[in-house]
Amino acid sequence: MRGGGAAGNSPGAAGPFFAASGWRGALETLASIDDPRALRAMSRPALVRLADELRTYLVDVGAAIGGHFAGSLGAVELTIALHATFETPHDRIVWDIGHQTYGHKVLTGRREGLWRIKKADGPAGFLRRSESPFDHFGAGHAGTSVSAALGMAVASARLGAGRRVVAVIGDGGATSGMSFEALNHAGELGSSLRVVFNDNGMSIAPTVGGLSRSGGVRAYALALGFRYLGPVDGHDLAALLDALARLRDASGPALLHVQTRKGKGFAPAEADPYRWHATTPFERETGRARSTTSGGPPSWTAAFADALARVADRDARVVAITAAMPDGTGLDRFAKRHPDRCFDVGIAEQHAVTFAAGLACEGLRPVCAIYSTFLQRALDQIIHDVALQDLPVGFALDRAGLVGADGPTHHGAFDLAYLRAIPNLVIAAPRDENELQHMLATGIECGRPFALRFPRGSAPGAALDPDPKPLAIGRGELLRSGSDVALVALGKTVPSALAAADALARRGIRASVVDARFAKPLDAELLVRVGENTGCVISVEDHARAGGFGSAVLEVLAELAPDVRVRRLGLPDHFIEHGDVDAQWRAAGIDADSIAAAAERALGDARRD
Ligand SMILES: Cc1ncc(C[n+]2csc(CCOP(=O)(O)OP(=O)(O)O)c2C)c(N)n1
Repeated sequence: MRGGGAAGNSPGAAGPFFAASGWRGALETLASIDDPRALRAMSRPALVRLADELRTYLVDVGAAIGGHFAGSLGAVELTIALHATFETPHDRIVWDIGHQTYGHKVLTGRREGLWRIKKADGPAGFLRRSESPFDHFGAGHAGTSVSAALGMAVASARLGAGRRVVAVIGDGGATSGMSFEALNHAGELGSSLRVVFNDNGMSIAPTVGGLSRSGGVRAYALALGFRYLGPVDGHDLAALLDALARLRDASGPALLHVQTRKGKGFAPAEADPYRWHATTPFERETGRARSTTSGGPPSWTAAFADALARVADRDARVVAITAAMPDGTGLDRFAKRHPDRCFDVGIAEQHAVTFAAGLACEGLRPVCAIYSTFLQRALDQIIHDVALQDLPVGFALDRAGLVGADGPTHHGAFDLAYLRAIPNLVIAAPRDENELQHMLATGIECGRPFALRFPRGSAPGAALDPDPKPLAIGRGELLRSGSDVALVALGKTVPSALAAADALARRGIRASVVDARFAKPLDAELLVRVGENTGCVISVEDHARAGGFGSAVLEVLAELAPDVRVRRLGLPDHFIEHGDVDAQWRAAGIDADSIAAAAERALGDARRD
């Protein structure tokens, strides 16, 4: 298991758990659980005590280090009751997304590790098969649980393994298209798939659509051929244990409707579960954030949302679409200014894109604000419904590049590779928020499919020109001229390339620096010019090297200036683990020092040739 001892329990050792919570005192029952099999021998009053202690512990950890929060608090009783009722790990519990599994992690050997969750030496924020024998399916993206659980149930029947398989899905996760597809298939197959529908009325924001209305779950389950059980109060442990026993003993597809309260047991989170879906560290007594980051540059997300609102002020055709991420994409800011021009479609990235295509057919200028990692879901919709028809749909890919603590399920490492091959599409990446606003205006104006990728975190804090103005599509910018080597960078890596050029200058090496601006179409003329002036081009990107920006640079130079030496810096061909984003950049070799070192190596190679 990654993270070794730090991610697991260390019974007998005085870890932070002792210090903060008084292990042998207040949380005695929790301290005794190193394996969830122990729950099956416990009395109901002991399980109720365990639920109280687990909740206390989750609040302690959340207050100290932050993380996904309200979903796990709401699932405390459910987590305990599932492990107490089913023979895990022989029986399979397949959690959707995994952000609500902090309690599951605590009960399955990661109690001490929870203090290091999402850190490089701690457990992942979501689920990983390699982390625990109780993590039956890796997750992070929504809507996979029912499909995977159905596969496991069918496999168990075929192999005679005698496993019970339970998918645990929230009302938010259930809005994803894949969940509908899987439930439809499961009803048809008639196999003994068990679904726990964890209904708290919330996705991150309030859940979208008919399933969340009264009677919606029941009617839907019955229509698809499921046996419907419940609804049951998900915080009444006794009732929950009884209901889960009925689910366990059911044959054929069965769904248990569990009603929970997101943030249960921590008043501020109950009162505002939207804000408490995930949190930064806070004061345990009041819920007040410990560090308030006032001042400083805005996040890229805020810069995008504000730029979009400004463009929309002047252009009534502009509308915005989010797939269940109004906060994460900043569209809640946009919606405040233009409430009737913002659509939350639920966790439905595919639908978001084709819905946008329809809007564009009728003359609107939709912008889909979707994280790079989640837009992976909608590749065919981008190709078939948008690009092939050359429709003016904009894509704002937030969280493009490495994201740090959320890890490989959430890195935006592949968008250039999956978008670059698509005809008609323009792809841009800003180096700062001023360029972002100009690129957004360019995209809206150009009347073509247009993708804008920008990273997680704070923007550099550039001053904004008063008016966004369209840029020349496919034109890069030469930021600095030098005759020894050319650093050709995209988006967030541009400032690093400039810093690398400074470092190289101190060592007597003159570097050109190009902000490519567009990954498609590339500025071939500029590339050839700097390539021929220096003889050596180094591409830099916060994206997979395979098929990304550097590959595009290489293709152009191989054709037009084959004597130019090209080195490509970007993410290696393996998944990058969760942890600190600066450390991830260093490991990938795209920080300023690594760029400078790569330039020196390339020049050394050239001298040896
Ligand atoms: C494909 C995809 N899109 C968006 C997200 C972001 N996301 C993470 S949790 C979440 C809400 C899930 O709601 P629900 O399943 O009801 O769980 P709850 O937090 O309410 O317990 C969303 C939209 C995601 N993980 N995957």
